[in-house]
Amino acid sequence: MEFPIINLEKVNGDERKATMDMIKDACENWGFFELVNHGIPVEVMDTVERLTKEHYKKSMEQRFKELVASNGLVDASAEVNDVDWECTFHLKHLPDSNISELPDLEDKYRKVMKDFALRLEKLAEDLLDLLCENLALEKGYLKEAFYGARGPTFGTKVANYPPCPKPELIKGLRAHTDAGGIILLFQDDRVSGLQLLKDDEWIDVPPMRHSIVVNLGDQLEVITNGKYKSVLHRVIAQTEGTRMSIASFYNPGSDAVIYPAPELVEDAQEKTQVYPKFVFEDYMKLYSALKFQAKEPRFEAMKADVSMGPIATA
Ligand SMILES: O=C(O)CCC(=O)C(=O)O
Ligand SMILES: [Fe+2]
Repeated sequence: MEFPIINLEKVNGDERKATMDMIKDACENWGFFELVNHGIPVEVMDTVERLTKEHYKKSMEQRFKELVASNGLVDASAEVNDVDWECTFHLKHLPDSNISELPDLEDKYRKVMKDFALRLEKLAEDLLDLLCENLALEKGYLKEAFYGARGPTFGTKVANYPPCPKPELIKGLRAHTDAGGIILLFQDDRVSGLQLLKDDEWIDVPPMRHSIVVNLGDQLEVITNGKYKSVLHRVIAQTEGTRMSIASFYNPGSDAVIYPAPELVEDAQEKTQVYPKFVFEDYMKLYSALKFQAKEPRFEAMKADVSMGPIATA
């Protein structure tokens, strides 16, 4: 039971079938996989990494140190359950970019992150089509399901997890499933920390140079009618080294209506639909308050989504 590592180049060659099967198995049984040869040039990734680390050193590290000293986190003596040992900022790409408005970023860094985001957006959409193929859904189905009136929501969380004196008391990031669609992560190749829960066991997502880690969010669980599941994951803070993590979230548009694909409801053994139909923005409102709790009550609560009116159980 090895963590799935997929050589994406092979979907375009003789080993297409075997590679598609690996992706299918990863989606069904892990909710996570790691891509190598995904088509984003290593030079681009190296520049993103260098500038992200420089930006952190220059504009964020000192502020983080002062913050954890002033709020008492460095001296925690009991388990901390309401805050994470991470230092982040958020870039928005779609439907509107905020990159030019963010303070403290060098122009070169803005440009590089814009270019990286365009490449990730393309990769996310290509992956959604591979998922469609494995699910026997029409090509473009998932992209369209996410589209809404203005296209998908796409954003990047740039995080650094600084060395932590008390990793047994405070997490880098508490366990959660991701709310959205498909998530593409460029993580540090030396400092580890990301784990996923599989069969009640926490398993490390192995750091690997120039790879992209992919995981599936709650919306794909709903649309696939539970064929694919969003999986709990967390970040363990480390005592040595700062871990870089650049996570890009390809999500539905805020007004997209999300519901199980009818073909997949037909296929299911029990034909009753167990997943709700709702407007993505309503899900996000709920998620922002309940991120670190189980997803099932979120799905339950959405069954009563008022904005869907009488067709909520259609
Ligand atoms: O930093 C990571 O590796 C994961 C981050 C994450 O899970 C999230 O931001 O949702
Ligand atoms: Fe996450």
